[in-house]
Amino acid sequence: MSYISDVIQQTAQKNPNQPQFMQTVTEVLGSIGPAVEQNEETLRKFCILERMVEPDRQIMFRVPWMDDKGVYHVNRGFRIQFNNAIGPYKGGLRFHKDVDLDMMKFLSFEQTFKNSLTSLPMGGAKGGSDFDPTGKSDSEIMRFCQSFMNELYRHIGPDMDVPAGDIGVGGREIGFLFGQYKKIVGDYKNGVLTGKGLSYGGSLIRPEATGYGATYFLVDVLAHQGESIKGKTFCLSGFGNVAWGAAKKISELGGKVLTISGPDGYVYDEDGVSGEKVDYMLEMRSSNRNRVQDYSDKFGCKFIAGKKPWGNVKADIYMPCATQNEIHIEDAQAMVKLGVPVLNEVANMPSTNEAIAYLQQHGVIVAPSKAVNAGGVATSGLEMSQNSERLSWSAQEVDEKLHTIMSNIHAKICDTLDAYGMEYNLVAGANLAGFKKVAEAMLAQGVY
Ligand code: NDP
Ligand code: 2IT
Repeated sequence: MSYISDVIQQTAQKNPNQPQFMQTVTEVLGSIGPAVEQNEETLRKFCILERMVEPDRQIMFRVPWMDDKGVYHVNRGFRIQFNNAIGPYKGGLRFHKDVDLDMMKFLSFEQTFKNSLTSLPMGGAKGGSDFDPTGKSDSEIMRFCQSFMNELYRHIGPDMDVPAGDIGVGGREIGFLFGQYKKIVGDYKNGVLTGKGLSYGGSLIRPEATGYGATYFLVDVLAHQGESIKGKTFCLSGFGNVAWGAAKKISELGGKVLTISGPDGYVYDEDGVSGEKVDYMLEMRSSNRNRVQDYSDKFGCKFIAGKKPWGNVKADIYMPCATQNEIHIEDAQAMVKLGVPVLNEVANMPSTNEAIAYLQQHGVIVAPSKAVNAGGVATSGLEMSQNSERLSWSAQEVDEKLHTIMSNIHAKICDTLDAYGMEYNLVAGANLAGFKKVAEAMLAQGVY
């Protein structure tokens, strides 16, 4: 058996109830064969793959909090510090009822390679809680965040581990978390968290960054095919921060967003989601109702309950922006039937491995999430730089840097594929490029 399949098998044995973690391990390790073969003896000797699939540490803790009625609850908190070979641990916090160790491990493993692609010095981590923010008041959210930080603070720091937002954690939560961190440590270290408000060390363009970055990456993918965004139609899922940034940039560049979605179904807007309708997405998200039907009620367009746009709406580009495993094999088959040529993955791991393989076999270009959504964490890295130099950059300066980083990621993937004599396979290229840097740093630092 090869080194790669040995490690995949051992990892599956050691982690029997972690299907999402195994999905990404199989996907990443399954595509780095060309890099591993070149240097197999050394990688084996120093247990590079075995160490890469085992987190540096997994922190799990109790988060007790009191609701507005005076009733106490206990949730579980997580921080998985996966790999810090190339920089301090970095990655978001997710508050969602489905959060568990498996989800945290898949996200922090992916984050390690994503952060490597950005070219900034950031290791991989993820955290969060199974706390469900739906319907919670501001004061409940504040008390939860404070309790969460009462334990998290001892594990983080500007040079150690720098959390940020993800699903269920936005500017409001980061503010509460930072306030409590500052209260506990008594030091003004605002580089300890990113995604902060502008009045206390946040960066312009950070809220837009994931969606903008995903669109900039797509610009380069399309340019590679001799095409552009202008006049193209899009199906997006989700209606949160990430879908918002993407819709804003796509409409600015002359594309038309036909759909957005929520857990209740999807909205089909034949005039395109643009202008004030894009702004309304933020209003819907902050209402905590978690319903996208409000959009069709307000703007008088179609709402399709209980369905996803995938395979139901024909468009030039599909961009899943909601959550993991939205696109299954049946969706991939329907996409091919409809003739959708590009899947630009924005949410973390939005497609199953089977769906990706099917799409690629049928000529669909798949741009993988760890490259496409890297603009979010990259701009977090830019926020850390600004905090370190105690300066704030203009929106234009941050946006230009973000754009350059995304173009560099696309170029690095192409160069890596060229170096291995491979075709334009962005999934393999992103994994190979992300892996190479982390492996090099781990080899240089010895076995620890
Ligand atoms: P959203 O605010 O859009 O929240 C995601 C929503 O998706 C949840 O409300 C969830 O609802 C809903 N959902 C679950 N299943 C589906 C489905 N099948 N179809 C549509 N919606 C569904 O999230 P964000 O904008 O914060 O993040 C979106 C994605 O982008 C996530 O995968 C995140 O990890 C990723 N990302 C975020 C970055 C950032 O900087 N924020 C950076 C890089 C990636 P329910 O609660 O009912 O499950
Ligand atoms: O998945 C992600 O990359 C994020 N949620 C952003 C992480 C960050 O540290 O900005």
